[in-house]
Amino acid sequence: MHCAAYRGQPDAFKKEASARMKEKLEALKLEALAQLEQVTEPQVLNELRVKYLGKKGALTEILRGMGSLSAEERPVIGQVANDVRAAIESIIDTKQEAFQRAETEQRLQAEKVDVTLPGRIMPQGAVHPLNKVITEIEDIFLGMGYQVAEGPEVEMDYFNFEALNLPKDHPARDMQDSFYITEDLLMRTHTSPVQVRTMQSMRGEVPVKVICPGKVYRRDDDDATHSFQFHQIEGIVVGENIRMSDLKGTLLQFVQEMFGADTQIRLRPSFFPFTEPSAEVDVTCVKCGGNGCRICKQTGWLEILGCGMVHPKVLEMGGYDPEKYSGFAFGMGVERIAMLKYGVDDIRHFYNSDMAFLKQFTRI
Ligand code: 2NL
Repeated sequence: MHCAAYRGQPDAFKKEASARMKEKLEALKLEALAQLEQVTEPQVLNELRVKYLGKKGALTEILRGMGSLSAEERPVIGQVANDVRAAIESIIDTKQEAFQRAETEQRLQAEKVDVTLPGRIMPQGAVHPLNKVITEIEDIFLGMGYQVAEGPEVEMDYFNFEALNLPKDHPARDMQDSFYITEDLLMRTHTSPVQVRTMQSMRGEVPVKVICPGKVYRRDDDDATHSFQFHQIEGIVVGENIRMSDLKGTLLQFVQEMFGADTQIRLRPSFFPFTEPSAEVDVTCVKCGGNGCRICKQTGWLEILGCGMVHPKVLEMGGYDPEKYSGFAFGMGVERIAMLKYGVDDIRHFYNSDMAFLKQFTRI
């Protein structure tokens, strides 16, 4: 068609065709470069690449006329065409690179992380001082081979009193002043029932060697040293030939780990229905070491727990023959231990969630 029209034409025509093609190519080049100069978006750059250099683009369209050129003119025009293509391509490539650089730069800016900024401080909680003390006491006894046992806070009258040698008419039962739920169900007044349950579940196996931490309840009016709900840890050991000296040695080891290696103990005779003999245990004052101060009321000693040899009747109700087995038991108030250890002067500090108070324990 277009090319066929020139085929077989005289040389003068071919010369003219060559000149016109050259003109067209130069014009194309100027037009393309002018348009490329305006481009500000990579997408437009691609459109122009297709428009000028594509298979169906403007350059290809012009080169279709090559067939009507003479053999001498063809390489000349071919060279011009190549130069035009190279010029356009070069501009496109340069622009393309610039766009890519700009895009990379923009992404780097957007994703910039300043690693020198200080980290965000997350508010950090802490273990409650009472739980700290419980864990610490547990760890000390775990170190001596004890296991930790827990039980219900709503307890049967039988486990809380009966099995601990406190029969219905026992005066201590009135003294206990408890929260009853029904006639034979109450909030436990100590964690001793857990030890009775443990003994019974052991079915006569020895040794029994457990400590029982947990909440206990008494109908007290709250003041600086009393609370209707507090925490207790009791311990019991049952086996053959368990003696008072085992109890003394165990408690000495405990207080020295808890309050310091220089701590000493003394036992004073006392009474509990579930132990015989019974004793109160004092430690040398945690504040003055025994010289006498405000904390120990000038005595040098602080009472920290009660203990004794398990009463034969209690052993029996636990499923152990008191003729064959013996045992010791002890009990302590967690709040009292915590107050002595941390110098807290009012038990109510542990319960009213005062952040100023609690924050003092975040780094202990
Ligand atoms: C105290 C005194 C004590 C016990 C608790 C106990 C438990 C069983 C058998 C015998 Cl199953 N005794 N526990 C013994 C003596 C004292 O606690 O002042 N607690 C705060």
